[in-house]
Amino acid sequence: MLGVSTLYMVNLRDPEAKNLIVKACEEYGFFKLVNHGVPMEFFTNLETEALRFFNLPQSDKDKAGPPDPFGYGCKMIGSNGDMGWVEYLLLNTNPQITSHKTHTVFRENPEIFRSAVNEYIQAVKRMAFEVVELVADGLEIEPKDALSRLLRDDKSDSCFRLGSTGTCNLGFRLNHYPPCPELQALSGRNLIGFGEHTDPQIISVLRSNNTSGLQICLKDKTWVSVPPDQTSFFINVGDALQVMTNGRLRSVRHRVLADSVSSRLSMIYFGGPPLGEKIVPLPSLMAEGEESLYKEFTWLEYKTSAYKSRLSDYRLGLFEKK
Ligand code: GA4
Repeated sequence: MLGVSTLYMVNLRDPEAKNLIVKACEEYGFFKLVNHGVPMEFFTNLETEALRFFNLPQSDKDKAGPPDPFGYGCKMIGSNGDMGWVEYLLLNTNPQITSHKTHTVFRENPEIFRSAVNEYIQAVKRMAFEVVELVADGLEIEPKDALSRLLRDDKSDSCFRLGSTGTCNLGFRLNHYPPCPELQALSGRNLIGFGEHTDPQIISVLRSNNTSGLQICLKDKTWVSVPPDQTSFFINVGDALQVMTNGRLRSVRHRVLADSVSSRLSMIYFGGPPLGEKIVPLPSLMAEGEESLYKEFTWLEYKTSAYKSRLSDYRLGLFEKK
């Protein structure tokens, strides 16, 4: 039998990649991607700029907040009372959109930080398109671009606005988990950096430095730690992909624990569909007579509902057919 780590590791250039990806997404909703072709230099450039920002005095960082929709946030996650041992930057993936807060973030060296973000996002997006095309191929979805066209769409959800509240969501975040020295005194106790949740989107691509902390929840509800690997990507299936495959691929519950000595830095790209897109099971995946497990909804409806939820909520529950 394959162990967790062998099954969730996929070499993008392996001829069997599409089948391994599908297997991993069915079993875990998660896998590690190696040999992905994104130069290490893109990681280190962005990491350097991100740390330069996170190492600023608190009062300077606060000028780049609150994170609504883009900007700096500290400890508070979302707006419904969730907290974690984390500080973060939410950034839009569309280089054309800038706000006064992004100016604040990039103020010290605007060209360098912006171009590090842009070069990273461009490379990761390209790789994410390839990954969802392999998913489509592995699942024999027709047309082949049924998933990738949603991420490629100019109107794909890199910026999201809810008219009345002005809330905007984006496709990219940098998370910094500072070490928590008091943790040692709490011997053996866990401190939550980012509480357990599933990602609402189609797919998320995470890359972190060499500090551990990420854990995923298996089907049997046990939590396993994911050994860090700063050279690889970790891919998550999101809620939208679970629905589009009528539950065949599972959106993975994950969380991050803080460390007592090392700081963790992660960068995550979230690939979501256009706001008006109907999120329904892909017809070519449905067996004859098979019915959708979910009510019909648009991505805008799902996100609106997600943003009213608590982090650990089972958000798809509201959309399941009873
Ligand atoms: C989880 C995935 C992404 O990080 C995110 C998060 C968002 C936020 O941090 O503002 C949410 C969370 C995430 C889901 C439920 C709501 C919204 C915090 C929260 C409590 C940017 C996203 O798209 O959804």
